[in-house]
Amino acid sequence: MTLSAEVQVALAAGQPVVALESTIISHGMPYPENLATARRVENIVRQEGATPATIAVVGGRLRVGLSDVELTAFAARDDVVKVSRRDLPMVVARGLDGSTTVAATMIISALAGIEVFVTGGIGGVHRGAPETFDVSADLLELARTPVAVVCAGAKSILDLGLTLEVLETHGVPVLGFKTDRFPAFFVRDSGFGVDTQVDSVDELAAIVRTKWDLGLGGGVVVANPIPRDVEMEPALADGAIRQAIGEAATAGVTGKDVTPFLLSRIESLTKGASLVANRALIENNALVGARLAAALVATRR
Ligand code: PSU
Ligand code: MN
Repeated sequence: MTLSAEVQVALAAGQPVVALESTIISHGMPYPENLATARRVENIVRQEGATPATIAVVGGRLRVGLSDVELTAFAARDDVVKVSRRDLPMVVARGLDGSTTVAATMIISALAGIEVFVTGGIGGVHRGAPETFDVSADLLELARTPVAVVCAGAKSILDLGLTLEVLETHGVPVLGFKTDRFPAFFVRDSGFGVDTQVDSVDELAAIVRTKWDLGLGGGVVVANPIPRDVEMEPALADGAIRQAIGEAATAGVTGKDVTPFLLSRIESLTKGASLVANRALIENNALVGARLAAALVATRR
């Protein structure tokens, strides 16, 4: 594992560090918006006084903190492998480049000693999972790896009810930041509730730290809804999602290709409206994540 100089210094000094994933860059957004977003998110984390650590695999090495040249390459290339827990050994052993999903980013964050990770949306139980068994490895990682994941909930490409059930089974708290509704990425209310509403980052930090102090391990979902002024029209989001899922079934898309296929189709079908929402919500997550990282550092003193 290689840490960037700034991440190494921050961790050694006990300063707040925020992990960021790279699959959202390589497979979650088109170029060049992905690059602009990745840079902007790093800047927001910095402005809040924390150090950003974008995580990926480069030449078979686990990397915590990328240079701008590397970030640009990950954004522009179309041959970067999407790496979840399953894929890590192959990509590392073969010395390849890979972008890390929520699951793989959590694994590497925990190895590096980073407690907070900011992303857009987590993977979950796909609609139709009772037949396809398509359940994201992100959920099982949340069950076992001690990292707080700040997200805008999950897209309703997933069955959000079943996703919440699996998180409950595995003892993963779902904390609504200033909301009692589980957000559905593009919209603030999925129709499902969260486990509990938490109104301050200090209380978020207290709950996360207490979970780990109790020896419970595992992750926590901090569900931070998209800002009101950029929330999408629910009918527009739903229509695009339904159509994208239909197209995926017709095209026979399976396995790790399902989520990237759906994300890219939704973006075309909403004529870019989903991309605007996507950018705004991840920037908002970066703000909360950086503040949570600082609050978590304070609980250690
Ligand atoms: N959901 C999004 N945007 C994303 C992803 C999910 O709204 O970019 C990415 C994340 O990297 C997540 C991964 O960890 O997709 C989940 O993929 P899968 O469903 O194959 O586990
Ligand atoms: Mn899957």
